[in-house]
Amino acid sequence: MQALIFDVDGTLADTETAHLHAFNAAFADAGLDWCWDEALYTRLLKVAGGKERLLHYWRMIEREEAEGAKAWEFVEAVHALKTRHYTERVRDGGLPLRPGIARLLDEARAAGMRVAIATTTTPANLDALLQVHFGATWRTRFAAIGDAATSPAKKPAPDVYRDVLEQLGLPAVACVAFEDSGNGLLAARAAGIPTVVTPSGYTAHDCFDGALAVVPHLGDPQTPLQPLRGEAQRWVDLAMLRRWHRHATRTIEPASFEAPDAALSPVNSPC
Ligand code: XBP
Ligand code: MG
Repeated sequence: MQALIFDVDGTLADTETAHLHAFNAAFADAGLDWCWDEALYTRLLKVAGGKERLLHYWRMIEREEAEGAKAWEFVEAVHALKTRHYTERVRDGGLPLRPGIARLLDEARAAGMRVAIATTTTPANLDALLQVHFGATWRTRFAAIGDAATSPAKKPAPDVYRDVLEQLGLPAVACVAFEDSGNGLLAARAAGIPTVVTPSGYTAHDCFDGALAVVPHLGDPQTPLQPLRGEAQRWVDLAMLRRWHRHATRTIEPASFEAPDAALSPVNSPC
């Protein structure tokens, strides 16, 4: 195992509620009577990419209008408003990293292991989220970054993961990916990367077939996980990942690591 590749939204931080509020603020700015609630947004999140999600919704409600170049220009204008609301909200208020993320990034750095980002979100959103936690030079913490600008084809397409593997100069089997959603898992698996899933509230009922492990979060001493089957420690560290990775790359089916209290779809549930 030579590198860790992290998704952003829902994985590094629980960002989707901030995205949802930013979309609704943009609709108000644009004079639209659209207002998404969490239930609708959970369904819309099946479409990766904010612009694609907007167009998908518009086609759902007013199909005939949402066609052609003019429609895409309008989507881009509304999405630009949304990105401004999101970045202002996140930069000012900051969103906490999910449990175990800062610890694992520090552990990887101390071990000389490269870490990377593979996201479908807009680059400005990355800056807003990560400069709060890692300062203005946050990009130096990551050996490779793939985002909506470098890979226009959104998850579940594997493009962003293949781009990051190319930047790293590593084969898929030498890495472990971290995702929160079914689409993200499909993208990482299509690129051949063993993947740990830490679902968010929006994705807890997605399908995670083929995941290396499904855990509520990565945990840490202050926020321990419920006991994991076959593991004494109650947070995911490099040593545990190396064991899981060896299982995966030796094509031995790893045990399903379900935290008993996790209301999660078991790893090999029928999807
Ligand atoms: C999740 C997404 C993004 C965000 C919104 O990205 O699908 O579209 O929901 O961000 P990730 P944008 O791959 O990090 O889970 O509006 O900038 O797309
Ligand atoms: Mg995600």
